[in-house]
Amino acid sequence: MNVNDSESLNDVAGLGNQSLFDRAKKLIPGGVNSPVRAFGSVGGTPRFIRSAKGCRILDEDNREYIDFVGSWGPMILGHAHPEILEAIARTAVHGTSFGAPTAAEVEIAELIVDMVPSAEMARLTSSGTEATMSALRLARGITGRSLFIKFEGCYHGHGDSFLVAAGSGAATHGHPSSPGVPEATANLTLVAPFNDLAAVESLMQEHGSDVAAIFVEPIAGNMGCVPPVEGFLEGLRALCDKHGSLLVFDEVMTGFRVSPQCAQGLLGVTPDLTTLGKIVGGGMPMGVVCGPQKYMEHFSPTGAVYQAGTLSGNPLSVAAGIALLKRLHSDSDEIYNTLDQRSAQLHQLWKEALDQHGIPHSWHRVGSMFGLFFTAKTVNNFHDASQGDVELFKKFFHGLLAEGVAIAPSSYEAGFVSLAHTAEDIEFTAEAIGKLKL
Ligand code: KE4
Repeated sequence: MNVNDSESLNDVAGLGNQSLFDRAKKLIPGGVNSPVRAFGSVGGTPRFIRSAKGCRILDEDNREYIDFVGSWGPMILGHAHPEILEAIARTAVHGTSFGAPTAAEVEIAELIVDMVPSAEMARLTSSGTEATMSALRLARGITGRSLFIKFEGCYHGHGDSFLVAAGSGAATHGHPSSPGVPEATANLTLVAPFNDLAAVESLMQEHGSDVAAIFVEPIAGNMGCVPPVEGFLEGLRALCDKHGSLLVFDEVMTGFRVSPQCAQGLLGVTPDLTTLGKIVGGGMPMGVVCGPQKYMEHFSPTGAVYQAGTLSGNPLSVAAGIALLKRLHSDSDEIYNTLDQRSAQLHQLWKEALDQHGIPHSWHRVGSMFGLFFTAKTVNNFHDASQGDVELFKKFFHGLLAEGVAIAPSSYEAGFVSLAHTAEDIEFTAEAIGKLKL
């Protein structure tokens, strides 16, 4: 078995997925600590993961799967990468948190500034949600404006202002606009369809002087994977310049995923602020707000926009992040070329397998981030994505699981290929699709 067949570190080991789920549901809302893990839109029992190694995960029923979720993005080199584990281990023996600055935080800030084209400074947080919340406050503080624009189906974490027409788990569970968000707050969030520049132009025509920021996932990953159409991001850039609003790229998912210079480096559009997460923390809790010094220095204590966090810059997260970013930075050509080749192989073989089933489907891929939609229509926005055949997705999801292949338990999520996926692993998954009764 490729996965570390570890003895579980707690006293509920050996209960199996279903018993653990039954027990968890009595103690944790829905039995999970993040809704999208609950299999809500696909049904069935979530897999409780005991351990993972490379591209494989092992659940509490002792079943192994080739994994395309990758903890929703961070595991670009595969699970339990030795260099990352070693960095965490050698750091932990010196203490896990001090609430004081550390040398390693300077080092990871230097790496971020070096790798993110628009960044001159960085502020670390403990999650992507904290990063986007902080970026919105910063944009509002800099401009003195209250409105901001987001896109239907884009997900920027669970901050109140962003839970309006949100993607990912919010869309999966049918609450794109969540109860509990005051109307007064939600009214400050303007929403346009992704890839619809005309809709943004008319919003800016009407509200431009009150818009602090346009927030966008430069490549949407929370309605499946949906790239920007030609000119969309460039148009947002021009509209922000015209109206004095800030362009914020939420690169929590795309950051270091689609290129070592993030989506902004790959696509050649420069945002005013960038948020990062997932890969930047090497699979440990971390988020980042970064950008030019003229904006970032508005953050407390140099500026008046307050932003803080007990565990921000946590030594273990920073050690894992440095280990991963250094690897991605030093071997970028080899790593990203291999990821692209492997992902192209997956696209080709999965397309052939689905064509053999006679299943209409469309596909988007940017590097090692992909989206599969059970609709023949090209998907350019959340409305298109929501036209997919939900029942067919459920059969596909559970059929693959039974064959030992794990994809995201929602059609509103992207899939991820890691450097640990071999050509043989990809072939195995295509053969698995061939066996499905769809
Ligand atoms: P976190 O707070 O979950 O670290 O990051 C929020 C976030 C912000 N921006 C983007 C573009 C994101 O994709 C995310 C989180 N992504 C989801 C998966 N699509 C996290 C999975 C979950 O909610 O459990």
